[in-house]
Amino acid sequence: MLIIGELINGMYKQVAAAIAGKDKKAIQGLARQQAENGANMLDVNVGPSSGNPQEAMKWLVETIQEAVEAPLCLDSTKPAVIEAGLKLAKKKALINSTTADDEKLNTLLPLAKRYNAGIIGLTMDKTGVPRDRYKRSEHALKIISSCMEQGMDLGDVYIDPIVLPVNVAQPQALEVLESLREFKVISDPPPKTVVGLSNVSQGTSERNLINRTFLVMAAAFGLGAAILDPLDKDLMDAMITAELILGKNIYCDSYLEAYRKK
Ligand code: THG
Repeated sequence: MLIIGELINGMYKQVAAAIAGKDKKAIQGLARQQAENGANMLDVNVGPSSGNPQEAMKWLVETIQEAVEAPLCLDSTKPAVIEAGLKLAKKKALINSTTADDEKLNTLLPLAKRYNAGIIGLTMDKTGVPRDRYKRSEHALKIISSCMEQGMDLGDVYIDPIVLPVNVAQPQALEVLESLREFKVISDPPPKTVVGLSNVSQGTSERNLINRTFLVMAAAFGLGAAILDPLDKDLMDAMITAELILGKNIYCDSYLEAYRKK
């Protein structure tokens, strides 16, 4: 499973403060810790309160790349903020994200092509997040068709069914899991899949347990990538064990250690 570290997000107060105070050490520490604990890629989100989000994105990308080699997942609803990051990215980046709206697809797919980036497609549009798996698949199909029309390699396309908090949208958890399975038959080759895992537990009192359980279940439904907290060791152990059970790596007594070394 592709692990995308979620911790460099202005949603966190300390990260927002680090961006505002240009505290390189704080951001580079988060980048290194996540990479050392198994993140293959780092999500970069300037957060809701940044006065100049393009400048903030540039500073974050430069600061992170001074510390780690990991490729970046540029997370913003504003195409100009994503492009500011794409211009500076040294490794193949992932655009996070487009929706199924034509305006978004027509802006972001050309950016993905121009900068040779991958893209995450959220299965939603201006009318909001669907209530069921069928509408999610409809949005996924639309995103994938657009990607094919624009000549994108489907290996660069990740579909995100959008995870909602289980405390306020309980039936959505199973709809998301079933969507992951349905996305596999939408195209040949099938798109990759990704979720923002921590969404599922927002506002709950058992965050780590809910994240961990949902991740293992999503792995069984074929999830390919997750934006999560790689410093949650129990979560990472559960992910590695789920992949073992699914036959993604060969059993040995020290499989946790073996996974971490490779
Ligand atoms: N899909 C895609 N991208 C995404 C998401 C998604 N990016 C953002 C988000 N969802 C994934 N990242 C996070 C990061 C943090 C939290 C949840 C998801 C989180 N933060 C604490 C909270 O809100 O309780 C912040 C606590 C604090 O302020 O310290 O839970 O779904 N493609």
